[in-house]
Amino acid sequence: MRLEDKDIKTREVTHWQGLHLFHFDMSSCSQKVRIVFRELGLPFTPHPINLMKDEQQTDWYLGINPRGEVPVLVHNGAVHTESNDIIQYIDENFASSEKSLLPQSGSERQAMQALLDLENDLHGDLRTVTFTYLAPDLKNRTGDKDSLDFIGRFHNAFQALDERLSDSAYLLGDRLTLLDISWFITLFRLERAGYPLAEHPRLAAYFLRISRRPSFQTEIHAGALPMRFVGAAYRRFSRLIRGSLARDYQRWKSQS
Ligand SMILES: N[C@@H](CCC(=O)N[C@@H](CS)C(=O)NCC(=O)O)C(=O)O
Repeated sequence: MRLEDKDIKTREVTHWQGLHLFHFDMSSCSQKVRIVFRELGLPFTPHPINLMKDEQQTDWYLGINPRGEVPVLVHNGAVHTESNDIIQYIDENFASSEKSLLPQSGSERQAMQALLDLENDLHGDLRTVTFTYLAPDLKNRTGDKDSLDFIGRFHNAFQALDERLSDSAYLLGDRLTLLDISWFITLFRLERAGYPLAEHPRLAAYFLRISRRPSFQTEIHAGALPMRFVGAAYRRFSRLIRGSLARDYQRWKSQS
């Protein structure tokens, strides 16, 4: 989504030339965009915004994205938000025809948009998973942790993805597209939190396979070392105190 020029209060960015990305190491939406840049072999100027230090809430940054979120792409002074729109914008405008990650046909493009929207709709639930099982919820970012409805929403989405893989290697046919990249970090986070991906066997096998791509590997290891250390320690602590998502999945299943 391109923001209107009149809404950009931090005017200096409207003079920036080239491709600039405001992002954070461990933000799923930022990871998605960085993977696309890597897969397409495109250089960009990174501008880290540290969400742990609330840098997204400074007047300077709010003057670029009033929602106070990353990622933001600035291309020749125009400001773009929404990661799924950003990755399509990058591909449409910069990818060579050999490297493009867009589907070919109009019907595939429609199918892609519907599943990108589903991925975006689950962003709040991904946040719940992250701050329930993977990282301390220091800022009270999650809603009702006792309802397991969010698990059902992931289960249903993963069933739909699993079905798409019944006769193709990727979510939209025989080659990697933006759709695979968009879902990857969600799958990675859920798996890491203990979601039993084996419940969706084709999706589990596909996830293992695409995880080996170098661009995906880089993002799996994103984040400063101390933060990754804290994350690993927290995961163990949280499993002891709260139990894992694997256990909650079984609870959800027995209730549904
Ligand atoms: N729908 C947006 C969601 C962006 C979003 O929520 N970004 C998170 C990081 S993944 C963020 O900046 N959060 C800031 C905060 O929690 O204050 C997108 O896909 O770009």
